[in-house]
Amino acid sequence: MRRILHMDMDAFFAAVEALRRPELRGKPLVIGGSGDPTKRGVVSTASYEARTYGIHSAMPLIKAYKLCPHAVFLPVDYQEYSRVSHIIKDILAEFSPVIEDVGIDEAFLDISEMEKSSEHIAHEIKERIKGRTGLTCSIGIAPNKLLAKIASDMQKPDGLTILAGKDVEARIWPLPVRKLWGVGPKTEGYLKQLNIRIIGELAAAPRDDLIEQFGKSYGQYLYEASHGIDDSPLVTQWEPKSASRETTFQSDTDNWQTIARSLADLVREVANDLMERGYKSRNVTVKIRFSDFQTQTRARTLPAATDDLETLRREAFACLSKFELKKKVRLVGVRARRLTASEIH
Ligand code: TTP
Ligand code: MG
Repeated sequence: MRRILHMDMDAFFAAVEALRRPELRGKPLVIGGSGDPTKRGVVSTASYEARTYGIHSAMPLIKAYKLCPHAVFLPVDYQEYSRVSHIIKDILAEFSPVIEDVGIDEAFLDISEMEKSSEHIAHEIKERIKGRTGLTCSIGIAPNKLLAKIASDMQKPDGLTILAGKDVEARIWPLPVRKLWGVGPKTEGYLKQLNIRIIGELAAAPRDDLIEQFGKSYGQYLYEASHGIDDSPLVTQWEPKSASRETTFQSDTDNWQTIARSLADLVREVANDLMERGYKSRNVTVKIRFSDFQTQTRARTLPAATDDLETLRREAFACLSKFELKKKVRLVGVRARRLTASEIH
């Protein structure tokens, strides 16, 4: 039986901000965009105090402001969060070499081979993270990734939830279907039409019915997931797959200079990111979202991997010139893909 641990930091961006500004502790904090709630942008994260006002991730800042005008609004400082994130991932790597880095504030760890009890390991991880960063996290431990991720979310913040295979019926089946990885609002809607709202109802549906409704692979996935079955291995790649930045304009624009200047700034940030992390890229992709939310990308693959700012900028501009800018632009982004470690790092 495998033992998989999932760690997820609590209100991560907000917690990092409160850490370096103790006067903010205990206050409703909203991190997002430029930090000015009268300007366009969405909430990246809200502190637990702010969440009691109904504020949540992806909500427009202006709406968050209306819900709680006295909240403290702060801009996203990605560099600082990624610095803290690295410290946390390094701590996790001290426990087990089998790590899957999922996002800035979460990771899976395979602890099957460790002799200590699950409780013991979880408490040690929490203590070490708290000691070195001052932050709290929530941990879930289960026989697979699917259940471990659900478990880490069950008792936030500073939670610890350990699930065994036999707990699926009592602990997982009462949860809404949305808690299953890979079930978004669209599938949730379809399932609702079939009178399936909780995972237990999904588990009661015959496998063949689900396959008929959702196709062979997704139908089969839904059937297995609802029974807590997941054999997927940890993807233990340490190399980041990409470095990217994007920005949403204050108001939609068709001014090429404005778009180009923003793109140049974003390329500089991506190049700095690559250099800091010791990576070079062989593919530059530019993304444009138009005012009607239509989103397009254009990419260029380079003959050799690079972290050279001039080269990256030239390629990004070559991508930009491939767009037909007939509509106003809402967002521009750039991503450096196909990363390799630079020898000097
Ligand atoms: P989450 O782990 O989803 O959220 P959280 O850590 O803020 O809160 P929780 O205690 O519920 O885990 O995401 C981690 C970070 O990723 C979050 O601090 C900010 C960022 N983020 C966004 O920028 N936009 C989003 O829509 C979400 C969900 C997260
Ligand atoms: Mg989190």
